[in-house]
Amino acid sequence: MELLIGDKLWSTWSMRAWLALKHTGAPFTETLIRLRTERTNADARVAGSPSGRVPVLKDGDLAIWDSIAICEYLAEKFPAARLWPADPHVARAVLDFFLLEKIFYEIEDQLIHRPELLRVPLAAMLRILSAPASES
Ligand SMILES: N[C@@H](CCC(=O)N[C@@H](CS)C(=O)NCC(=O)O)C(=O)O
Repeated sequence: MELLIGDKLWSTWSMRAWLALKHTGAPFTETLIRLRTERTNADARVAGSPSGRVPVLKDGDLAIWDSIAICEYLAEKFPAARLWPADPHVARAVLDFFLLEKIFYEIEDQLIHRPELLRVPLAAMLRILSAPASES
């Protein structure tokens, strides 16, 4: 596996994926993409990021390009690492909490940089907030 990441001090999204992957104990290579440069987006795409952002986990033909999705993928691939709570209801609640935290960041980021993508975090927020209590 290969993890494309930004600076772990600055990019908490990168740090989250890196920590989860490190915790699995699986071997991986780390490719650093310099953030906040004119070339960041292009460099990330050349390195294999479909969104031009980091982190991205590459595993064979798969490129998983969101930090929470990376954590979910690793939790499923390495159950012995126990990255996720065993109780599915608790796991769902933890996941929703992290997603909502990310959604607020994404709303601001998309408003500033990619307003045409604003519908993505808004749709995710609507889905979480309108889910029946039994699903959360
Ligand atoms: N929702 C994404 C956010 C990824 C993200 O915004 N990464 C930033 C670094 S923290 C990035 O790649 N910025 C470069 C850019 O937007 O061009 C995740 O959680 O992985």
